[in-house]
Amino acid sequence: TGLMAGKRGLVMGIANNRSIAWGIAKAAAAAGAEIALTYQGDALRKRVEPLAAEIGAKVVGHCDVTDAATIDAVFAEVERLWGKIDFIVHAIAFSDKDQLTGRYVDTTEDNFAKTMLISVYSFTAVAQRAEKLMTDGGSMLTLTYYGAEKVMPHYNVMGVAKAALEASVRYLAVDLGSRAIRVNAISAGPIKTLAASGIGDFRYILRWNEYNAPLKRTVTIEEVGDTGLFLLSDLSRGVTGEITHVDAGYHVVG
Ligand code: 0WD
Repeated sequence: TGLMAGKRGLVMGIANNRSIAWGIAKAAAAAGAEIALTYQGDALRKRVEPLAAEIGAKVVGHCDVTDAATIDAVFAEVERLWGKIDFIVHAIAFSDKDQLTGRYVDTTEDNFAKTMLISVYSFTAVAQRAEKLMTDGGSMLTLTYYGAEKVMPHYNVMGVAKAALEASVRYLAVDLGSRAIRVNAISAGPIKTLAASGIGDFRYILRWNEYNAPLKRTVTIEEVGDTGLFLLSDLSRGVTGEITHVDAGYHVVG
């Protein structure tokens, strides 16, 4: 379809072909969007470049959200290329693996701060830069998880971070709404990705979702991608500040 024809956007958070951001990038590109990708460090660059080629995307550089200069550099490159943008996808999170198991109460100050910076503040940091380039309005999308709403085993400090991320979606939606910029999140069900492999007992969580979700299965990055496409496109022009669950319905029973 030509749903995204004429739209250009930046997708951040592809680590490999299992990344949720890859599912969204594929769906947007197939619908006619022009896409720019970032990578975090040289190891991921080698994975991201062939994926970019597959969908005709541009690779606009290294971005580590803990280094604001790299965020600025990426947005400067996007501005040089396109002058303006229509959407951004933020699919970035991090917490020390040692604290994605055991008890939340044992979270350290250092890891709490790092988790919040990378998994929460970075979306606002990116929104600040993107706002300036969204001169015709736009759509901003981030990824969250049900651990923001309910206590999930081992999710710990990341659950606290996702709760803050979801609150920031609402505050950003208000701040940017008058410029016709919409801000939303997808709350994805568990998917086996690189980031997820750091979470304790992840296979058990997948199995639990298969047994209990209304659809009796887990979701794919392609399914998250299609809802991402909806939220990035004008089909969702009346939707902002929303957390959309793409979780085979798990949140109604869990
Ligand atoms: O079950 C899941 N996989 C779910 C993931 C369920 C619900 C939500 N999510 C969220 C994650 O919390 C994250 O926000 O989706 C988002 C994307 O995660 P993903 O697709 O599951 O994981 P992955 O493919 O590993 O991509 C996340 C990437 C990083 O990969 P690694 O694994 O190398 O940490 O986030 C990027 C990095 O590419 N990232 C950073 N990017 C820039 N600066 C940074 C950073 N400091 N840290 C991580």
